[in-house]
This record gives sequence, C-alpha cells and structure tokens, in this order.
Amino acid sequence: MNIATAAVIVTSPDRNFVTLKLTTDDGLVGWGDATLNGRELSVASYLNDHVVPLLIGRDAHRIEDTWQFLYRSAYWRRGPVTMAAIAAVDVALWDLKAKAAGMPLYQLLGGASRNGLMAYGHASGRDQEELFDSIRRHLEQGFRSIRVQTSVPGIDAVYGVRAPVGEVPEHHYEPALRAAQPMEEDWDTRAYLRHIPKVFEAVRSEFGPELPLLHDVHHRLTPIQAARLGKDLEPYDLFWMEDCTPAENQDALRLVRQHTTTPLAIGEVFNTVWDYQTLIKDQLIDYVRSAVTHTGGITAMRKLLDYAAQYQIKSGIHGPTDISPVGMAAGLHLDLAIHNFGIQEYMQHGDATNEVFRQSFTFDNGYLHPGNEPGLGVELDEEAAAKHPYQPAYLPYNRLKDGTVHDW
Ligand code: GCO
Ligand code: MG
Repeated sequence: MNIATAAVIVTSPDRNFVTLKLTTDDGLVGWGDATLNGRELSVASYLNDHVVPLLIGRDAHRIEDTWQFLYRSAYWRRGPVTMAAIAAVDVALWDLKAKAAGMPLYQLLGGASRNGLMAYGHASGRDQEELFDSIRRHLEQGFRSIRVQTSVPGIDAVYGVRAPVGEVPEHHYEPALRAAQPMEEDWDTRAYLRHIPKVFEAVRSEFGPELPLLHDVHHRLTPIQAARLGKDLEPYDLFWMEDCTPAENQDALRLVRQHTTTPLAIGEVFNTVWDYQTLIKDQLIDYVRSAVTHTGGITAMRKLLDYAAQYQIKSGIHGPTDISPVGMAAGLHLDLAIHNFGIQEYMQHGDATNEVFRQSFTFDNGYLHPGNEPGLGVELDEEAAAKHPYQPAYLPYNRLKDGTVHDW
C-alpha cells in the first residue's frame, strides 16, 4: 500500500478548512485535517511545497516512521504550522490503515473503552436571560455538560459571546471573522473578575448542582488573577477553568494550583508534549486540551495522553468549529479508545460544512460516538468543497482601555 498521490484541498463552507487527501496505489483514500485558524494558507503551502513531494511512493503502512521522518528531517522542529502539517499526514495514514483493515479507527487503537463520549456545548448570552435561554436550548439538544460564557458589563465585545458580523446562529459561534483584518475587541480584567462569579452563582441557583459547568478564560489573566478567579469559582464546582493564563510559562500554573481546587484545563494552542512537560510531571493541570490537528496527529496525541494518564490527568480534546469534521473524528476515535478520557468539546459545524464533509459520527443524548465505518468515517465531497473557495478570515484580538494589545 504505497502513497500514489497527495493533494491539499482548501475550502470555505462556513469557514476555511485545509484537508489533505492521500490516495494509495490500490485506490484507498485517506483524509487528514490541517486547519490552522487564521493561518490556513501557511499550512497548505508547507504541505504542498515541502511535504507532498516527500510522500509519493512511501509505504502508507509505516505511520510511526513517517511521523519521525517528517518531524526530524525538517531540522526545524515544532510550531503550529509544522505540527498541523504532520498531523494531517498522520491522520490520513491512520484513516488508510483502518480502511485497509476494514475497521473503524478506534478498533486499531485498542478498541472502545466506553460506550460514548460525554460532550460539552457552548452556551453564551449577552445578559442573564439570553444565557439561561442558551443553556436551556443546549439541554434540550441533549447536552449534559455546558460551557458558560457571557458578556461583562463595561466590556463591549467579549470572547465566546456574540457571533461576529454575519450573525451565524448562536450555537455556531465562530470567532474568525471573514475580513482582511482581525477585528478589535476590548478587555478589562477587573470588570471580568468582578462579574464572572456572579454569573456562575446565578447559573447554579437556576440549574442546580448536578450539571457540569465549564468556563474558558482564553489566556487573559496573570497567574495571581487566575488564582483569585479559581478561588472565587470554587463554590460553583466547575468541571474546569480553561486557559486561565497564556501558559507559555508552564510554571505560572504552579502558582494558580497552589491557591485553588478548581480543576484546570489547558493546551489548545500547544503543539507538542514538551509544552506540557512541567504541567503533567508536576501535576499542575487536570485536563489536556490539545487538538489532534494541532499536535502532530494521532501518533503524537496518543503518546501525550498516555503520559498524562500516568498522573491521572485526563483528555479534553479541543473541538471548536475550526477543527474540521476530519480532525473531530480523529479526536473521537482516540477518545473512545484511551482509558483517561475526560470530556469532548462539541461546537457543531454548520450545514454547509456538513455537506462538504460527510460524517458517520453521531451525537445522541449528550454522547458522541465516532461510528463504525472503516477508517475515520468522514469523506470529503470534492465537488461540494470546490463551491466554497478560500476567504480571508481572522480571529479577533483585544486591547485594554488605554490601547495596549492584550492576550486573546
Ligand atoms: C475553544 C477555543 C476556541 C478558539 C478557537 C481559536 O475552547 O473552543 O477557545 O473557541 O478560540 O479554536 O481558533
Ligand atoms: Mg478554549
């Protein structure tokens, strides 16, 4: 089973996606996701210019060898562009191997360790009424755990709340705006720290103690501010507090950890196990937030999650709409197979995306399942994809009141 052709497909139904298609000499097709929000074309170029030519004629069964070859032979290691490109090749090879075996991928990874994957959805609102409505809608859809984001009095535009111009439906919240420039938002840490505990108090008293609640801080706090928020949220029993500091500095989490028992999740912007080295070894976190797509694929994620498992740290695989259905499916197969599954983020793609990517994964009564088709269970429809050419789109960024650029 040698690789005969490799093609990079860029398509923009709802948003931009970069997909790698590998075809073998015996006619099997494998898919990999290489989408890097706001920097999509860099990964497409990395693949087209530097990876595709190396793949032709290679034995598609040699997944570990191909991973090591792409990682080590580049000399320049790590980084989101490189690791997304390697991930796309790796996931496409796993898709091929599972198709060749006639099995859903999770079987090759050791088989199912559970019946389904508890997923959390994103509830948000500009005020309490809107937020409560959004939580109720998610409960009606079957979600059994919910991320809560809200507006903050004194801040005009906050992460995770309003759909940017173009008003996509609320449950399809998409932070990247189709425009030539990133949108500017504002930020006020003191206003945020005052407001969020009140929101969780209200949500708990309306929806009771059982419902797992999550919150994403999106890298905006210093360690001592994050420590305070974690402490203030303790009475509301969060499932996790996510990305509380930028975390390039892993030791920052030590300070947060010393002050609070609120569980900590981190890592959607990380791309190798090294970004977690101290965090895992010193047990400074509870959940690993990486995406298969941004962390070198299934081969690397499996090692990372096995390492985390030795420290009772669980998975919380990143699943926003900027992970394509191919990347989502890769995460779901891994989630089903590993022992230390925690929770799966599920933002739900829009109709146009679902027409381009035919999927076998299901969401039933709050639980995701990757399905039982051979391989990943996702096939890209190239004709449908061709109808949606690339459109420049960027994530927003924010500035403090005095104009200083802040973390997004
Ligand atoms: C999440 C994330 C996303 C990111 C987006 C960036 O927890 O799902 O924070 O909403 O902002 O994936 O590309
Ligand atoms: Mg996040």
